[in-house]
Amino acid sequence: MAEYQNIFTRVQVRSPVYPGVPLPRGSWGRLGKPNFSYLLGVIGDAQVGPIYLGWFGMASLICGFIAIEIIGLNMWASVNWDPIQFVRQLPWLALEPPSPAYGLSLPPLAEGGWWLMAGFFLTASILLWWIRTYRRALDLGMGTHVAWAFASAIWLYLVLGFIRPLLMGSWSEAVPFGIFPHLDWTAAFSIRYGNLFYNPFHALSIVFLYGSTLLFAMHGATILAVGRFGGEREVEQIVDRGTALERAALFWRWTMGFNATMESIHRWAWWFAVLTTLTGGIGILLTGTVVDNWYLWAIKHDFAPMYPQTMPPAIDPALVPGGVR
Ligand code: 07D
Ligand code: 07D
Repeated sequence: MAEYQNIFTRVQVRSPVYPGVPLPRGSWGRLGKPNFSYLLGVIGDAQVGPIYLGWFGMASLICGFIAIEIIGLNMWASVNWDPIQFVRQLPWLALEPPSPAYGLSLPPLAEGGWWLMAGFFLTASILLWWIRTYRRALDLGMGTHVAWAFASAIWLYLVLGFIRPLLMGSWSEAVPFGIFPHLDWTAAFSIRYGNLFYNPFHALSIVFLYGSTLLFAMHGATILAVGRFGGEREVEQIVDRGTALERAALFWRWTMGFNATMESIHRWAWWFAVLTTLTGGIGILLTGTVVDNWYLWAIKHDFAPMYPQTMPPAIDPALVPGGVR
């Protein structure tokens, strides 16, 4: 019966539990007895599990657990092991990198050593999880697009916490662990290097970030809008004429003269997301290594105005006596 369904009235179609396609020889078994959740069925597939753990999944979880443990216990120690203060002050607590005096050397545990160790295990965890996304895709006969998109985010993460500090010769350049402390770092970084808004790669990153939200909204809205014609059933939609997706495409052709295809819209989405962190990582990598002050750089390249001389001229903080570097 073709009754109109919405998110509240929708019938949840349930088949018998399905473990998924057979795995190649040498794989681990899948873990967990699958069951159904009505609530998850409202936002996605109602079947939960089984999950594939595997060596890399297990190693990643262990490393992630160690990292969170080191960060959490250091934060707890910083409030004298008071559980109430730990919860109350959690958003402000931090595990900070070593001071500049240590450069790239190994500091004592309490002076940045724990930070270095937590960073090592967090990075190991993230890289092991990346391998997992790559291998799960291969075992399913898929492309590795998810893994490469994730790699782009990992690139920015590695630039922020590892590659740029290495090039600058000091772990102190890296980001602290902590909810507000990492925002303080972000703001301080921008000011220290003469306002990140004048960094063209920061601008590019923002273009792709905003572009991603726009594309996501356009694509999500378009498919929902043809849901009444079965627009979300992508396979039949691609091969059949006169389908919901033809309307969806025509909507954009009539609205703006050009339309993506069912395939290309996903390439648009992939590239916008990937380029956000790819360009972002380039921008951070150049900061302090190649360009010391983005505002002065922008004046030199004629896209920042020279303000009238009512204030003393802007000075590169690195050149001030006692400035870092
Ligand atoms: C919705 C998917 C789920 C992921 C979530 C995040 C943790 C951290 C750890 C207490 C969209 C899980 C969070 C595991 C807890 C400890 C030690 C993804 C979704 C829900 N940031 N940042 C946040 C990270 C950087 C910036 C929030 C990580 C850079 C600004 C969260 C990294 C700079 C703002 C967070 C990272 C920067 C935030 C929400 C790593 C420049 C906010 C994130 C590993 C890019 C926002 C209080 C979110 C906020 C926010 C996590 C890096 C800037 C705590 C893990 C150094 C300006 N960041 N961030 O929803 O509310 O992402 O902060 O690189 O305004 Mg950040
Ligand atoms: C951080 C990729 C790494 C994350 C990974 C995830 C876990 C947990 C757990 C699921 C986010 C690991 C996950 C460990 C999993 C669970 C439970 C991606 C990350 C691998 N900025 N800014 C950007 C804007 C200003 C500054 C990018 C806007 C100011 C710095 C983005 C504005 C100053 C940096 C962006 C604005 C400043 C950035 C981030 C407006 C502060 C960066 C893109 C309107 C005063 C970063 C080149 C992203 C970057 C960055 C947006 C303003 C500082 C486009 C819109 C001027 C230091 N800013 N910004 O995807 O790449 O991050 O810069 O004012 O480092 Mg900015």
